[in-house]
Order: sequence, then C-alpha cells, then structure tokens
Amino acid sequence: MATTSKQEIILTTCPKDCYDSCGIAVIKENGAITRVRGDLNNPINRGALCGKCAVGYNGVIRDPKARLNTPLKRVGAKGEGKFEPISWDEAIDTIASRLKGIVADKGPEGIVYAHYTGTMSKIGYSFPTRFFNRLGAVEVEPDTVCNMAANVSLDYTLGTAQVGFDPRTVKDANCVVVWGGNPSHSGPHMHKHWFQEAPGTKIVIDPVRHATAEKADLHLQLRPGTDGALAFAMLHVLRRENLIDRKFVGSHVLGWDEIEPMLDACTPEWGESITDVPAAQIEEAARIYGSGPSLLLMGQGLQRTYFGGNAYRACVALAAATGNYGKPGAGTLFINTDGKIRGMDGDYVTAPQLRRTPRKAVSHMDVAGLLESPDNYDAFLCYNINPVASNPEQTRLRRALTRDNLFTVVVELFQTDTADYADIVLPAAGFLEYDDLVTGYFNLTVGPQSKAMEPIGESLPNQEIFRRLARAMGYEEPELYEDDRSIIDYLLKDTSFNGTFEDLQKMGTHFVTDEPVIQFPDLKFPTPSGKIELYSEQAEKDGFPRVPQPLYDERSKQGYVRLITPASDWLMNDTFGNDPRIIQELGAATVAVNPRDAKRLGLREGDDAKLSNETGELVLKVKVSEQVRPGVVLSHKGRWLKNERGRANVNVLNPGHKSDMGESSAVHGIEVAIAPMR
Ligand SMILES: Nc1nc2c(c(=O)[nH]1)N[C@H]1C(S)=C(S)[C@@H](COP(=O)(O)OP(=O)(O)OC[C@H]3O[C@@H](n4cnc5c(=O)[nH]c(N)nc54)[C@H](O)[C@@H]3O)O[C@H]1N2
Ligand SMILES: Nc1nc2c(c(=O)[nH]1)N[C@H]1C(S)=C(S)[C@@H](COP(=O)(O)OP(=O)(O)OC[C@H]3O[C@@H](n4cnc5c(=O)[nH]c(N)nc54)[C@H](O)[C@@H]3O)O[C@H]1N2
Ligand SMILES: [Mo]
Repeated sequence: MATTSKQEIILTTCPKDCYDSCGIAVIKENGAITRVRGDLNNPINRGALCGKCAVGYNGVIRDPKARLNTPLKRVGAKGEGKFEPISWDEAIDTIASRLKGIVADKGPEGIVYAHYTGTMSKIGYSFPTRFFNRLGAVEVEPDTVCNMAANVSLDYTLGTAQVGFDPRTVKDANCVVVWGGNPSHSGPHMHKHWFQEAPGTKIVIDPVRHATAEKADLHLQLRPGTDGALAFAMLHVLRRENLIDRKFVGSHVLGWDEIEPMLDACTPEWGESITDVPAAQIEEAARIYGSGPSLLLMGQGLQRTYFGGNAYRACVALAAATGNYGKPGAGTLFINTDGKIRGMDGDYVTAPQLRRTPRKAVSHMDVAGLLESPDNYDAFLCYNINPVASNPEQTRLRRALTRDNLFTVVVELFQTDTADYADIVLPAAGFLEYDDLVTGYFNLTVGPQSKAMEPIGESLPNQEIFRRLARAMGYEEPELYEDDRSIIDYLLKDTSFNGTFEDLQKMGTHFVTDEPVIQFPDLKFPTPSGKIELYSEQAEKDGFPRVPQPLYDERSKQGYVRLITPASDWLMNDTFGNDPRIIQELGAATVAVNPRDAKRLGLREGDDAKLSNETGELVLKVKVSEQVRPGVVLSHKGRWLKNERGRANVNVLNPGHKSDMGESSAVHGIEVAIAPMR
C-alpha cells in the first residue's frame, strides 16, 4: 500500500445511502490524512468523488470542531441546544438505568427507536439492532420514510424487492428507462457513466427535466402521480403493435388475462388526457421499450406518491408483458441488496434470534403523533438518522420532542437539529475511523471500509456504543459483544472474494462475478406460484386490487400546486448540511416554478414566496425555471433547520401522508399554495 516511506494510500468505500458506493483513496503523509479522493482504479467512480463528498470528506467529517467529541447531557430546555460534557460511564449508566426503569414499569414497549442509513456499512448500520432485538423495543420501520411501498409492491409481484438487473448488462440493452429517479443527483457516477454511456435508447419519465432527463433521447414529463395510467397507456400500445411476448406471458406471468381487458380503454389519447404526455410520445416510448431487450430502473421518487406501490406493480407489468427478464440487457431494478447473490447472510449482523417477543414496528409517518402522548413511549433512541430534518410533520415532531417525561438519546457525529432535543447525546465515530464492509445497492459489489484515522475525540463506532449499553443493561448473550473483525470475517467467508479482509483492502471494490449476472436467469420467481404475480393472492388478501390498475392522482385543487422535494446534488439527505463550503454552494433555499405558473401567480425570479398548506408554511426564494412542468414546484430536501432563516426546512410542509402500500411516505404528493411575499 505504501508508495513512499512517508506517503500511504488507504483504500476504502463510501458507505452513504447512494447508488454509487464509490471507491475512495485516503492519502496520508507522515501518518496524517492530507486528502480524501476517489480511487483511480475504481470502475464505478473512476478516480473522482462527487462534489458533496469531495467537500464533506475533506471538510466537516474530519473537522474536530464540527464533530461531537464527548458524550453530552442536556442542561438547557429541550431543543435549545445547551449541553455539558459528561464521561462515557456516566452517559451509559444514565441511559441504562432509565431504560431499566421503563422496562420495569411499562415493558420494553415503552421504548421506541429510530434509525436509518446515516451509514450503510454492514456493522455500523446493523449491529445496534442486536441490542434492540434483545431489549424488545418498538422499532420505527426504517423504510417507511423512504421506500417501503416499493418493497411491499415488489414482494407481491416478483417475490423479492432486492433482486434487480446487474447494471453491467446495460451493454446488451437496446433501451434504458429511468422512471421517477434522478441519477444526476442521487447517483452522480451512475448518471455520468452508466446512463450516459449506455448504448441503447434512453428514456426518462419524470415531472422534472433534471440533468439526467436532459441527457435522455426521450423525456416524458408527466403530471406527478399519473404513472399507473401512463404504464397502462404504454401497455395498450404494446398490445396494439403485437409487442406482447405471449410465450413468456403464458409460461411465467399470472394475471395478464385480468389486465388485458382493461387496456381497451387506455388509449394513448386517454393517457395524454390524464398524464399530459403527448399521445405520440407515449406511443414512441412504448415502441422503443417493446423493441427490447430493455432495462427499467424504477426510481425511489416514483413510489413516494399516493399510488406508488401500484405504479411499481404497473412497471413490472410492462417488463413482464414484453418478456424482459432472464436474459442479457433485460430486467427491472429498484435496489440490488440481495444477500444470496453476494453470499452474505442478511440476518447475521442483526441477530433476530435475540428477540424474546415478536417484533413491533410503527411507521415514520405516525412518529410525531405517537411521541406526543405520554401513554405510548417514555424513551426515544435515535442513531444513523436525523428525523427533525427528514421526517414529516416537522413542527408537531419538534413539539412532541419537548415533552418533559420523554427521555431522548441521540447517537450522532454532529449536533444536529434532532440532537438538540436529546437528554443525552453520544458521539459516533465516522466511516474513516473503523473497519467494516460496504455492499452497493446498485452495483453488485463488496468493498472494504478501512480505518484511516483514530476516532475523533472520544467518539466510538455505533457497535461499540451498543456493546457498552448491553453490558450496562446486564445482558449476557454473546452476540451482543461479538467483535467487528469476527463479523467481517464471517460475512466475507461465503462471498466470491477469495481472500482476507486485508486482501480486500488492498484491492478496493470487488464485483461478485466477472460477467454480468442475469436477473432471474432460470425464470423462477420467488413468489408463491414461482411466476411473476401481476395477480397476487397475497395483495388481494391485504386489501389491494388483484392486479395493478390504471390509477392516477386527481389534479391539484384550485389554488394549489404539487411540491416535489427530492434529493439535492450538494446534500446527502441531511448529511453535509452543516459543512460551510456546502452551505455556500447551496445558497438560500429555493423553490423552482415554471414560467407559466410564475406569471399566473405573480412570482418573479429572486422573490420571496410563501408556501403554505394545512401542515405549515415556509418562505423560499423563487427560481423561475423550465425544469419543472406547470402545476409542479420543486425544492430539494436535506437542509439543517438551524441554518435556515425560518428555522425550518421543506418538511415543515409535509403532512406525512401515506402511500398505498407499506405505510410508507408519499412525500412527493404534498400540495401547497404559493404566493409572493410582497
Ligand atoms: N421532504 C422530503 N423528506 C425526505 C425525503 C424526501 O424526498 N423529501 N426523503 C426521505 C428519505 S428517502 C430518506 S432515506 C430520509 C433520510 O433521512 P435521514 O436518515 O435523517 O438522513 P441522513 O442524512 O442519511 O442520516 C442521518 C444522520 O446520520 C448521521 N450519521 C452518519 N454516520 C453515522 C454513524 O456512523 N453513526 C451514527 N450514529 N450516525 C451517523 C449523520 O450525521 C446524519 O445526521 O429522509 C426522508 N425525508
Ligand atoms: N445527492 C444525493 N444523493 C442521494 C440522496 C440525497 O439526498 N442526495 N438520497 C439518497 C436516498 S436516501 C435515496 S432514497 C435516493 C433517492 O433517489 P431518487 O430515486 O432519485 O428519488 P428522489 O430524489 O426522491 O426523486 C427522484 C425523482 O422522482 C421524481 N418524481 C416525483 N414525483 C413523481 C411522480 O409522481 N412520478 C414520477 N415518474 N416521478 C416523480 C422527482 O421529480 C425526482 O426527479 O437517493 C439517494 N442518493
Ligand atoms: Mo432514502
């Protein structure tokens, strides 16, 4: 690894919740990190880091003044942000004695915990779950703030949400569709390399003309929430033009016979009347897709709507009707997290056998309301998540977190808006500070996370914090104390990587196979019938339609527009929202408005506009832009409340409505009124 006696390069992997999972090179001179940059040999990011990580990994993440250095206890009012340093022993003992008291009084149901993808490295993400499984606390279902609708929908239809096409098979695809996703922000290297270099025809389906849409051959700029109708209009065209793969459908698909009679009414002209996409474009997109083999990437934005689960089922119907599975260049993708493909036991790190009672979970959409009442929970524990910034019902959640008899613990790298409400804050170590493994959720990779520096201050990796808590609780199960290296070795042993963790660290990112993996190669789907279940008995039992439907949202009420709040290119969810250079790059929070709407509403470039609805109000700077279609306004997620002039971000407008499936977030379905402040 050493290039000179003084310079050292350590290879590691970005563990952020991003499609790219970049290879990173940490440059050290005389034992100190001088630069964090992309790994030149990494085929995904080819030596580069995206703007946000290039800044943040050389900025706040390594800045001891920005990071939490010691455990803290609150000395001011909840939310005020006044804390005093305490020792680890005092912090851990305080938490353990409160938790024991609650368990004795209410049982473990009196404790609720929330976590998500602040880090996605295997141990840092999953090990704390061992502790909570043993404790028996109520889990806020992590995916409900992000993509539970897609998970549920694909479980019905394909029998798994976790198996997508291998991105490397793009070389064999005649057509690539990105439907309700924005790689130019949410996977910058996927946008730059995978998408732009794809040899096939590129189609983007999105209400926003983002940079990926700009690079597409065809952009269908549909009205939000009309995806099910668009898919059915495309199916109508496919059938009319004899592009249905009858043989495939006959052998591998359930429920096509129930969908087909619905298609008569779903003409392209009908599609246009619902989606606002010109009929000719619907026809063109269907013909190109139907010419296959075709890849269909179902973005996460697509399912953050009222009929998001149905939209995913309808997308699978397109792939199924055209026989786009089981061959090179074909398939659908939501996320590639399947453990079997990588040879990794998915349950190992979370150790579900530690549970003494069945798992209890609630939706993020209900958290603010549930925390309000003293009848529910006496303690709220958070790690890898910043719900005050990212959850719905922001004002209500903040109020709930000021409840006196709610004991709140936040494990964090930084003093976030959520940490301001904690009774005890615990400092977590960052990804450069401990060894771990990272698996991509787009590319089929396993990468090393390598310790490149000592933890900042007294910070500790999540797993060590929860080992200490387990000890203070008096737990005896050995799983609660397993060391990191033992977990890494266990996870690596059945992968296709032939070597030790040290070998992986020398190599950087490992792909699970040399050649692209074919999605569902034997056309056996892990559903009850073994077929693609467009008709799903389970879905029907759960109260959903038997098959996907041509569903769509109504148009906005008079005086309202649809507010879309997707991923920002300069932020990683809320991460980096406190980096001074990134704050500078971001500038003031804006709302993009189509010129026609701007004129109609009397909004001018640079004006302050007030957005309001039943949940809250927020002032944003107007950007007049053709990027958004009429009836839609756009403002990116992830700002830190304490850095905003109104001490709030877009989630102050988010009522927390649920999508059709999985009690998941319908955050792209927010309706707001918007008016100039003049
Ligand atoms: N309006 C609107 N809101 C949204 C969305 C939207 O589209 N629009 N998207 C939603 C989606 S998809 C998601 S996934 C959520 C994400 O929302 P969050 O999960 O809240 O966001 P992150 O920034 O990923 O991570 C949260 C925190 O984890 C911390 N962290 C990082 N590494 C570690 C670690 O090793 N240990 C510990 N203890 N903490 C660590 C970071 O410092 C960060 O503050 O937001 C949701 N909110
Ligand atoms: N830079 C950066 N990268 C990120 C993140 C980040 O915050 N910043 N977040 C990460 C996380 S946690 C996630 S889950 C992913 C999310 O990544 P994406 O899948 O890209 O999801 P979103 O950012 O929510 O939105 C994507 C697109 O959905 C579109 N959309 C909204 N409503 C509709 C609709 O009704 N129909 C259709 N067809 N499209 C619609 C939006 O206009 C937007 O362009 O990105 C990850 N990567
Ligand atoms: Mo997400």
